[in-house]
Amino acid sequence: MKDTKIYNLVKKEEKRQKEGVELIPSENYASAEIRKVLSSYLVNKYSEGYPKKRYYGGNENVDDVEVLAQERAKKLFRVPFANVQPYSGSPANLAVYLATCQPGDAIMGQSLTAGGHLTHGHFVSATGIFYKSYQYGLKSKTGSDLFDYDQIKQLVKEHKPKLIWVGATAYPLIIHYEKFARIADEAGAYLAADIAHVAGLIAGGVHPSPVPYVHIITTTTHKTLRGPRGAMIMVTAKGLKKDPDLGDKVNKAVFPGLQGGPHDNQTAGIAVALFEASQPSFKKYARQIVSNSKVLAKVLIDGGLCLVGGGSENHLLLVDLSPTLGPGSGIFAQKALDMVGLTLNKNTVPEEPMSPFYPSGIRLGTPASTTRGMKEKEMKFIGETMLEVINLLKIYRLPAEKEKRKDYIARFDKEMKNNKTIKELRKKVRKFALRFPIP
Ligand code: DSN
Repeated sequence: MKDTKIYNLVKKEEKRQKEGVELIPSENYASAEIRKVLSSYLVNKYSEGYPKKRYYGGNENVDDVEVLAQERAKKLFRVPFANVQPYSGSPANLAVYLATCQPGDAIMGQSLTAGGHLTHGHFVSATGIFYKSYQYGLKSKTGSDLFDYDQIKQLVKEHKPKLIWVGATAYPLIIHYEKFARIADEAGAYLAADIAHVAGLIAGGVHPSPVPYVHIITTTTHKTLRGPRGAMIMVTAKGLKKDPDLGDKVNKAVFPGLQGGPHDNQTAGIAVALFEASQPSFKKYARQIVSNSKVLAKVLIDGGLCLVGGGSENHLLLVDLSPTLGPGSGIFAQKALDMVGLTLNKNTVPEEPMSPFYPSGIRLGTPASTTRGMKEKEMKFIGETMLEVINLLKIYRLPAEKEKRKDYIARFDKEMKNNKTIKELRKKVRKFALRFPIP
């Protein structure tokens, strides 16, 4: 007996991925080897505990898998400790709180609307509910470094956080970890770098590593690192110097603190991803991601769009659409671009005048398209197609009255679906995308 409903949905998703261009900067294509390992017999095993210290028998192979993943992580990122069990980024980050803080302690992170992450202390997240969270923003949309170090320093002085986060989900420029370290060290705080977005760029040598400056590093494994969904927590030599038990505390926080049995198939997939990321071809891939991102940024800027940070130095672009389409217009761009097969996400921009649900920007990036072999020439096609779509949207404005928005957007959807240019561009993008197979 076969579950045809799910089977058909999986086939439909495969078609969507093949016929479109993935521009969401946190997505990527895991290799066929990784997908194979994910569906291997490892999926059947329970392994609570750590290698050689398990609660169940039959873990001799799983132990070797997990040790290999740990060793590869340590070698690739040049750290003395790695835990590869977190189910994903959010539980990994929560484990860091558990390892370093008591409930109610002051913590600090970049606010979500300024490009941070929910788990860096947002008030709706457990990290903002169980800890006393103070959030920092960005000082402007332009310049070579958008962080307001004076504000961060002042907040740290005032609130004495025990843990400070550095790392963003929507920041298009290089992050200068040493500047955060100066502030955190002066205050005696733990500094944790969440490198989820740039892990692959760090591994590939095209983004500075936080290792000399921070105590703890967390990362997901499925973004630029191009592995399966999952996460890791690493402790640096600086972290072990501050607290020699920090590795043990991280281990205890992950299991039994937060999780049960690790997903062994995922651990094996992470090990394969780390192997792939240590190959010379990965360095080439990382360089191409950044080069593609820079070209795409130039096409969009030349086409009149306003890019936060004035361009891109990593894998990501953040477009402020408010000068072009008005405040709250991210939703129009996301929907219309999705209709032509260019998938990206609406996003808040620094000094966001609207809300995370109706933000004024879009966020996009090049990790996935680069995996498919797209280069500078293809970025020009993508950028020009985006400009053509955005040009069609200039007649729309998000109503200021909240109660009018639903109907307005429904009308927008209908008009876009019937738009001749959108239909033609959809055909063009499909033909273009099919030239670049996905792994
Ligand atoms: N969902 C991730 C991203 O898109 O950046 C963050 O967790």
